[in-house]
Order: sequence, then structure tokens, then C-alpha cells
Amino acid sequence: MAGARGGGHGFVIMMQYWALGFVIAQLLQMAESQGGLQVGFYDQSCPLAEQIVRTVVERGVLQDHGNAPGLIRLHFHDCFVQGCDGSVLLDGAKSEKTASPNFSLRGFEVVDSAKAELEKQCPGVVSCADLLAFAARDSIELTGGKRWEVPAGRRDGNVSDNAEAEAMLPSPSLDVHQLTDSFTRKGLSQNDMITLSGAHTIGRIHCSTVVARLYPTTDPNLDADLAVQLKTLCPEVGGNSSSTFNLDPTTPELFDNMYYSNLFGGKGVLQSDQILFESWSTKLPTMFNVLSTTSFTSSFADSMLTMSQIEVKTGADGEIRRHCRVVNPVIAASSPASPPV
Ligand code: HEM
Ligand SMILES: *[C@@H]1O[C@H](CO)[C@@H](O)[C@H](O)[C@H]1NC(C)=O
Ligand SMILES: *[C@@H]1O[C@H](CO)[C@@H](O)[C@H](O)[C@H]1NC(C)=O
Ligand SMILES: CC(=O)N[C@H]1CO[C@H](CO)[C@@H](O)[C@@H]1O
Repeated sequence: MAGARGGGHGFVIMMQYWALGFVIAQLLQMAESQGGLQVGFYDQSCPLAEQIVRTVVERGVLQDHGNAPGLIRLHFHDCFVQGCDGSVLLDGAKSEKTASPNFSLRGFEVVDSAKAELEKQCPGVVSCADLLAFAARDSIELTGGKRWEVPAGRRDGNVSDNAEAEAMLPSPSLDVHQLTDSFTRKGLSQNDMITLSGAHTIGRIHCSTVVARLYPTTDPNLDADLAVQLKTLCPEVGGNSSSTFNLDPTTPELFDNMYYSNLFGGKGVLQSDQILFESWSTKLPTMFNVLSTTSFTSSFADSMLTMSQIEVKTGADGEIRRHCRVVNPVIAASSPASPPV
């Protein structure tokens, strides 16, 4: 009897430890998944922050539909270099913007307008990094994707180096393993990579990027009709390297799952997209997205949530930039070790 009671007691203690362990695991997971960020971070300090960004993004996308893919890509390129800290927005002779994968970035003017409006309403409060995370989310929603709540509290960095951008941003000529590595290096899974590549359901590609698949020999993974179209737009000689082609030729401005259906038919315009169909490890999860736009857009929101928390700076780290293109001037009095001139 006593033994049985003792056993029961032991069981209760075990359950308590288990529950405690569970709670701790949950807390750790929460802290990790939010990366120190918080939904509604500006509720007190700048309650209109997200609304202001949303309004400016809507206006920008209305003026030029290309701003939607532009802002989504800016956020990706920001997060993969120095973490999501607005470093991609900094001007400078050797800043990230000047790296070769960045030659076609766009949306900077929308960021500038949103920042100007935010500074008018609540000066020095909302970071450029958060602005970009909100703007990317809004762009996806405006083109038909699923909305999600963006945890905020990112602070802006002041390091922006083109060599790091060259090293960290995946090139379209990588193979599946190299592509996967470039994502796992940033704490994202191969599934995140497959899902996030679905962003290529909107936006454009330049002839300068496409020609590697066309000349001197045509990439055998490329659909024959699509190859003819691309060669017409981007001839081997005398072409205009600034000409562009839709990444999703089927529904170029809609955030749907057509990107994946296109890959089925060899109609992935980017080489790094089409090769997701080369190995079964990527082919199956890729094909899964063909089934439903709803399930794709909701996985996409999840993966964006993860991406938007890469190596974020919070708390006393970083600063709140006044202008997204330049780091704040250092106030002389607050730099203790500044030598006398
Ligand atoms: C898997 C690795 C990736 C590679 C190799 C890659 C490469 C590229 C390239 C080469 C372009 C076209 C550039 C041009 O010719 O103008 C492009 C466009 C684009 N990429 Fe990616 N990308 C990748 C992942 C992503 C991710 C994760 C996102 C966002 C979540 C993204 C969003 C976009 C968007 C929206 C565009 C169109 C930009 C515009 O129209 O201005 N890409 N990408
Ligand atoms: C090349 O194409 C771009 C974009 O379509 C256009 O602005 C530019 O004028 C073109 N250049 C030439 C030489 O045709
Ligand atoms: C860079 O960021 C730090 C905060 O992390 C800040 O104290 C410093 O003044 C910034 N500016 C420059 C030019 O270093
Ligand atoms: C937007 C931007 O600054 N693009 C630059 C990217 O890099 C090239 C050089 O590779 C510059 O010429 C572009 O101005």
C-alpha cells in the first residue's frame, strides 16, 4: 500500500518535472521564435506606425506595381546580410546596394517616403529594419498573399559591406545543395528555402540574369517555348540587358502558387528555381505547393516570420536611424574616447 502510494507520489513528482520542463521548453521556444521581438511593439510609442507604412506602401504599389516585389526582395536581402537591420538601405560607395546581386533592387523611394512620414509622427522611434519588415508583409498582402502579424523591435545597424552581400546572397547559378547551405547558414531550413523561393511568383528578371541559361547552349531544363521567348527578348548580340521578363509568366502580379505549377512544365525562369525539380528531396515539397494557393501562402507567411528574425539587433544594440540611407551622426559629447583634434 505504502509502496503504491510512494509510486504514486513519484509519479506526481515526475509529472511536475515534466510539466516544468514543458513550460521551460515552451518559454525557450517562444523567446527563440520571437527573437526578442514583439507583436505590437509600437502600440504605445507610435500607435500609427504600421498604418502609416501600410498607407505609403499602398500608394507606392499603386504608382508602380513593381514596388511590391521590390520591397519583398529588399527585406530578404536585408535579412541575409548582417541580419534584418536595415543595412541594405544604406548608401555608400561600398555598401550592400553596390553588390552585384543588388543591381536591380527597387522600392527604396517607398521606404524613404514611409520613413519621412514616420519621423513626422514619432521622431526617432521606428527603425528602418522594422519598416522594411512591415512593408514586405504589406506588399505580399496587397498582391493576394496571406497577412501575418509582424513582431517588431528590430534596431538598425550601421555596417553595410558589399563583399559580405556577395558572400551571403545566393546566386541563381548555385546547385540545390549550395542553395540549401545558403539558407541553413542563416538558420532557415530547406523547406523554408523552397517556400520562400515562391516569392518569385511576382516580379521580374533582367536579360543580364537570363542569358547564362541561353548562350552558348540552352539549359536543357528550360521549356522550349519559354526558351524561344527569352531568346527573342534577350538576343545573344545587340540585346538590351535592361529588358525584363516576368518571373511568373502565368500570373505575374498575383501572389499565388503558379510559380510551382510553372516549374512542373519547365517554365521556371530562374535556374535556381527550376532545379528545385531536379532532386526528389526538393521535388516532393515543391510539388506539394502546387496543390493549393491557400496552403502555400500560409507556409510562406510562416517562413517569412522566421526569415524576418535572422540575427536581429534589439535592446541596446544598434540604433533607430533618422534617415534610412545614412547612419545617425555621432554626437561628439557622447563619444567619450574621441581624441582632441
Ligand atoms: C533561393 C535563392 C534565391 C535566388 C538565387 C534568387 C535570385 C533572384 C534573382 C536572380 C532575381 C532577378 C534579378 C534580376 O534579374 O533583376 C530575383 C528576383 C526576385 N527575388 Fe529572388 N532569389 C532567391 C530567393 C528569394 C527569396 C527568399 C525572396 C523573398 C522572400 C525573393 C524575392 C524576389 C523577388 C520578389 C524578386 C523580383 C524583384 C523585382 O521584381 O524587383 N527571392 N531573385
Ligand atoms: C533598354 O531597356 C530599358 C528598359 O526597358 C530602357 O529604359 C532603355 O532605354 C533601353 N535601352 C536601349 C539602348 O534601347
Ligand atoms: C553605430 O551604432 C552604434 C550603436 O550600436 C552607435 O552607438 C554609433 O554611434 C553608431 N554610429 C557610428 C557612426 O558608428
Ligand atoms: C540600387 C543600387 O545601388 N544598385 C547598384 C548595385 O550595384 C551596381 C554595381 O554592381 C551599381 O552600379 C548599382 O548602382
